[in-house]
Amino acid sequence: MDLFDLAGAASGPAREDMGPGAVLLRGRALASERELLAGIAAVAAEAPFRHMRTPGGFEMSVAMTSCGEAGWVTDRRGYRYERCDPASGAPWPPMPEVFAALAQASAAEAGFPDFAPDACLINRYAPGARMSLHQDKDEQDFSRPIVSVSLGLPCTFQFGGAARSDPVRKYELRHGDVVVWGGPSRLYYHGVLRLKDGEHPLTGGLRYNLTFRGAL
Ligand code: MD3
Ligand code: FE
Repeated sequence: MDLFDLAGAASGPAREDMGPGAVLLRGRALASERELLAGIAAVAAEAPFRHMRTPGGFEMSVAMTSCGEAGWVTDRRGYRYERCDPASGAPWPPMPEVFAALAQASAAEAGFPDFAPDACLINRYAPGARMSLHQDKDEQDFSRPIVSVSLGLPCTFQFGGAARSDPVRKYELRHGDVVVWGGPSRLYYHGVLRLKDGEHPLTGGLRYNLTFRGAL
């Protein structure tokens, strides 16, 4: 451990600007890593991870589930939020307390003190899984931020701009990293490159990403 680590431990996670309104809080989720992973397991026991189909008919390589008052779904009819899991017909599992607490505290650190997520999409990446460049625009009000939490294997995240043709920058998102996407960045194009093989002590060969949204 060097002096910078000591400073980091004393002052909390480092803060880095990724774009206008996008704040990276390195390691912000580490203190609750085990509770977060237990929360994922509890949600998945009720609403199992599944590979959904895009409206164009392609099966997504990322496996997904949701918790909270609404969950994100895609099928031949399109992308949308639904109050019930189409696989079971039952409401999505409740959002674990530790999820909501981390999302709210992180949003507040980034300047959004009133963020109260009503949906959490949980993405699971196995090696080879990817997410192509897209915008998140299925939510009702883009003035609310999205908070993302990365757990397990690292990924290469691509962050572009407001137009699909804008240049992208690459960032490594690692276990415990939290990013708050507000302001203009809320509608910026982004994606995840193919996950590389690896082994993480808590997740094995997988990466999880939680995204907290105000959807309804
Ligand atoms: C920038 N997930 O679920 S998290 C998604 O790692 C999604 O699973 C990726 O993109 C993942 O929609 C990226 C980072 C992220 C999430 C939402 C954003 C970046 C964002 C919304 C607007 C801008
Ligand atoms: Fe996204």
